[in-house]
Formats: sequence, C-alpha cells, structure tokens
Amino acid sequence: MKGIVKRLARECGFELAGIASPGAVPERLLPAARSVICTGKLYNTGADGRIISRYAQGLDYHDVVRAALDRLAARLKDEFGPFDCRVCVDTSPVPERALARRAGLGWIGKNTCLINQPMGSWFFLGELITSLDLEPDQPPPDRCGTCTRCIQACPTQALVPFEGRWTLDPRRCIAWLTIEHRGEIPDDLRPLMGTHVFGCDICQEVCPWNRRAPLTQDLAFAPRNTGLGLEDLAALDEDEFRRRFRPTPVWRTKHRGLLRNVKIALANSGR
Ligand code: B12
Ligand code: SF4
Ligand code: SF4
Repeated sequence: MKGIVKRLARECGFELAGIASPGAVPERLLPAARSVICTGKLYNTGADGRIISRYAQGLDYHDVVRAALDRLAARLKDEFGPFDCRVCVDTSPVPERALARRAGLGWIGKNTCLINQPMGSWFFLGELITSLDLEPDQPPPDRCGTCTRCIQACPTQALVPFEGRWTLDPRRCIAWLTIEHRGEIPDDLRPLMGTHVFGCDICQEVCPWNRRAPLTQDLAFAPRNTGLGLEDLAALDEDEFRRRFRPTPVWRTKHRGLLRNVKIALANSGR
C-alpha cells in the first residue's frame, strides 16, 4: 500500500514522499487521522536569488502544491476507495518540517531547513492528513556533522543555539524582515540585508548538501520577472506591481512592503 502511495505521489509531481504518524496537531485538524502523507516538491530553477529568493520567483507554491495534493488525494481514492483527508500547505499549526523528518524525508539542518541527502533542501513541503492506515517511515540520521557553514554565512546571525540545537530567531532573519515584518526595519539590521528584497537563500546556498541538488522540472516555478533590477523594482507603480507579482509569493509584501525593502537594498548597494 505504501509503495502505491509513493508511486502516485511521484506521478502527481512530488520528488519526495513518506508517511508519518499523525500526532496531536493533525488529529485536531482531522479527528479520523491515522497517517500523514508528507511530500516534498523541488522548486529551485538555478536562478539568481540575491534580490528575490528562489522560492518566490515562480507561481505561488501554495496553489501549485495544493493542486498537486488534491490530485494525489483523487488518485488515492481511485485506488483505495473513499477515505477522509485534509490537505495542508504552510498551514501554520502544522509543524511541517518536524512531520517531514518523521516521515523520513530528511533531517532538520542547523539552518532549520529540512534537508534530504540526495535532493538538498530546495523543496516545498505539503501534507495529506488521511484516515488511511499506513505504516510510518523512519527519520533519517542528521548529516550536518561538524559543519557550521550556514551559521557563519548568515549575515544577521539569525541562527542561534537553543536547548542543545540550532534555531532561527525570526526577528533577525532577512526572510522574516522582508516578508512578514510590517513597519520600519530596525536601523542596525538594515545594512546587513544586502540586496534582498524578498526572502533570503544564503543559509541554503552555502549548504554542501545543495551542491549537487537537482533542479525542478516544473514550469510552474519558472522565474516570471527575470531581468528586473533594483531600480526597475523601485520604479514599479501599484498596477505594474499587481500585474507582475499577483500570481507569485511576492504579492504578500504588498507594493508598500516591497518599496520599503528596495529602498534599503539600493542604499546597501551604494545607490
Ligand atoms: C513562519 C515560517 C517562516 C518564518 C520563520 C519563523 C520560525 N521561527 O521558524 C520565516 C519568514 C523566517 C521563514 C523563512 C523561510 N522559510 Co518558512 N515557514 C514558516 C512556516 C509557515 C511556519 C514555521 C514555524 O511554525 N516555525 C516555528 C518553529 C518553532 O517550528 P518549525 O519551523 O516547524 O521547525 C522546528 C521544529 O521542527 C523543531 N524540531 C521538531 N522536531 C525536531 C527534531 C529534531 C531532531 C530537531 C533537531 C528539531 C526539531 O526544530 C525546527 C527548527 O527550529 C512553515 C510552514 C509550516 N507550517 O511549517 C514555512 C517553511 C518552514 N518555510 C519554508 C521556506 C522554504 C522558507 C525559506 C527558505 C524562504 C526564503 N527563501 O526566504 C526561509 C528559510 C529560513 C530558514 N533558515 O529556515 C519551507 C521549508 C522547506 C524546507 N525544505 O525546510 C516551509 C516548510 C514552507 C513549505 N510548506 O514548504 N519561514
Ligand atoms: S534565511 Fe538568511 S537571514 Fe535567515 S537564517 Fe538563513 S541566512 Fe540568515
Ligand atoms: S550548511 Fe552545514 S550545518 Fe548548515 S544545514 Fe548545511 S550541512 Fe548543516
């Protein structure tokens, strides 16, 4: 049964799939939950992520991953008959990295990303919580070893020790500051943000497990606004911003947030 689930997941566009036991959180979301099918979908196209991070250059992954999980649910129902299920992509109460680790998709690196040995960390996670009784997979070993590249490379020292492991201090993380933080960005952090106007890939770019990581073949993640420099972004009006970024994750900052970030990036590059 598990083999069929993994084969169908691959056919629905997921490079990674595994099974975890539900735990308290998915059980709250679906009381009949017996297992969680955890999936990973590669998004890296190899494009430069120094202005807009790689995950945000194509179509919004919430829509792409959700549609693929809906397809997977339909295929599983054709195969096994009716069952209860619930699709999750970035649903905040679901600890996706911890679940994916338990489903054998990878280990949680010191950069706090989920890393798969052959595939690296450039993938999105999504889950199908189901009432199917599937045997759970085992978490793989942690392969960070003595490496500390991500910790050293983080411009804002956002990766910090906590209770014997590494965790992320979102108040210092460029991804948080450029995407989620509203209002002014603290003066001391601005010069450290470089040219990043949406997200940050540095702690993944330096990770040795991403050196030979495969690229996505899914055209949904093909970069949509290539060739736009900081000056071009600064010159976008509200309508143009909407036209270009509405289908992508960048929409989340709104026009005002993007302009705030672009101003800092221009200052940091001496312009
Ligand atoms: C909020 C959020 C953010 C916040 C971070 C807030 C925070 N403190 O984590 C910000 C905006 C900074 C962010 C940034 C990014 N994010 Co984000 N984010 C989320 C979101 C929505 C919730 C995460 C959360 O609840 N964090 C709270 C912390 C406490 O919990 P946690 O992240 O689940 O992970 C901890 C536990 O799992 C714990 N843990 C539990 N069991 C175990 C067991 C062991 C052995 C260990 C060691 C640890 C451990 O350790 C983990 C690390 O601290 C998730 C989706 C989701 N629902 O999970 C995506 C998610 C984590 N983000 C994702 C991505 C892609 C990114 C960025 C790469 C985007 C970018 N380029 O800018 C960066 C990466 C930054 C980084 N180094 O992690 C992906 C990660 C995919 C992957 N391969 O890991 C996710 C899963 C979204 C998705 N559906 O694909 N993100
Ligand atoms: S995403 Fe950037 S700022 Fe955040 S922890 Fe990684 S390197 Fe540091
Ligand atoms: S850079 Fe090194 S320490 Fe950081 S996540 Fe990758 S292997 Fe682990």
